Amino acid sequence: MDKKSCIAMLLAGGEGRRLSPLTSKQAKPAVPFGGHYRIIDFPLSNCVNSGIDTIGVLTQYEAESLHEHIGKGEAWKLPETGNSGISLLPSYNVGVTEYSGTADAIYKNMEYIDSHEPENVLILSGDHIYHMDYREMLDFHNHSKTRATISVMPVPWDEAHRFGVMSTDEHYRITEFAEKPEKPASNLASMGIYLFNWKYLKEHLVADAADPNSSHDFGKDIIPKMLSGEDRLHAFEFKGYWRDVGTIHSLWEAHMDLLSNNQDWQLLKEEWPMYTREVRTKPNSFTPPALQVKSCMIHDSCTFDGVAERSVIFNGAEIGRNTKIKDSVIMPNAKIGRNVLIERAIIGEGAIIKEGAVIKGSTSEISVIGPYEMITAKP
Ligand code: ADQ
Ligand code: ADP
Repeated sequence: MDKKSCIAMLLAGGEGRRLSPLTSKQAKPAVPFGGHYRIIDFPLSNCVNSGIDTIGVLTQYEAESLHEHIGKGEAWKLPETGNSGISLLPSYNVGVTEYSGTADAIYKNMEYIDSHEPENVLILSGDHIYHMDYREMLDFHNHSKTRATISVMPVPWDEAHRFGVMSTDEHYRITEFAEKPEKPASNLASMGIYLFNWKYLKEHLVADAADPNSSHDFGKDIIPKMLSGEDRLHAFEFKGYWRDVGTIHSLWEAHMDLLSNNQDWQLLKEEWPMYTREVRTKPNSFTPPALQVKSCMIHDSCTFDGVAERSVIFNGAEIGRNTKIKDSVIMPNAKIGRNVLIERAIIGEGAIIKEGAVIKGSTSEISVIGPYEMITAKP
């Protein structure tokens, strides 16, 4: 076995209650994103593009949806040498139905990590949309001679309570940290992306596993415990587009961001390829005339006969005649009949919307239809 400088562990087991009903049949990281991808494709592609060739994916809730998507990982084109590649690490493999928290998930897979003898372990989340070169974080980590680095970013103050927030000194050393505080004292948020010296993390995981009062969570337990000692933790400020899409509203907003002329954020960049499992539902069938679509992202394998504005329409979707779609997201294989009106809504994968139905959200609330749900017009 060759010693590695860094391997990645991708936490993909969360239930994603706040994304309900989109997570009724699939894990949060398996939820479709951006016309063609699933959320987990972002951290996986980031790893590949950052030269990290060993990735453990921790699954539990609706694990099958992720196992089917990732398979043996061929789509991510990692070198097939020695012990590299993507490994699925479901909770049932280690004899439990559920990991009791994010730190417990890593603790229960220590053997897998040990088998690679890594110097560092990068812990990633499966619910973020971003392009990030993890090598820059690793350089910072090595340069700061630290054993723990958290990737951070300022977020709007009114959203800070959704995150772990922190204060740092002038050397980017973390001086205070609070996990999802009711009244945040800072808007510098943890991105839930951690880089640890493996030996150091292992000591903390073992101690935490023996603590009956711990919830075995990185944000709630591990980070505060590391900070309570003499240990130095550093914050690496990420400068780029990053969104936690753990809520319906944030998932919708991140889709709308794809349609704005945001100079800092383009989903498709030649130098940062996105990898995904290709599913051809049908041959390219239709390119809608420009008159019928305005500021949209429409996948080339959908059937489209309606009018759409500021919307993202995924592969395999079918849109009937005279149907109007505005400010919405239509997920893969949704079947939408004629004369339907959809506005400020997310239509789940494979949902069936019958002729004449009206699905309309409001400024404060996006309307959502779950995967494979059927909606008929109100009489
Ligand atoms: P949250 O996003 O709320 O906060 P959490 O719900 O714990 O964190 O999920 C993190 C990731 O772990 C998700 O991808 C989820 O799917 C996965 N996960 C959750 N429970 C799991 C389990 N038991 N087994 C395997 N995987 C699991 C975290 C940090 C905050 C930080 C935000 C940034 O705690 O400090 O600000 O991420 O998004
Ligand atoms: P949401 O916050 O939308 O419900 P998350 O996936 O972020 O979705 O999970 C919320 C919290 O519940 C997290 O702290 C996570 O650790 C915990 N959690 C989620 N699923 C499980 C599970 N099956 N077993 C134990 N804890 C879980």
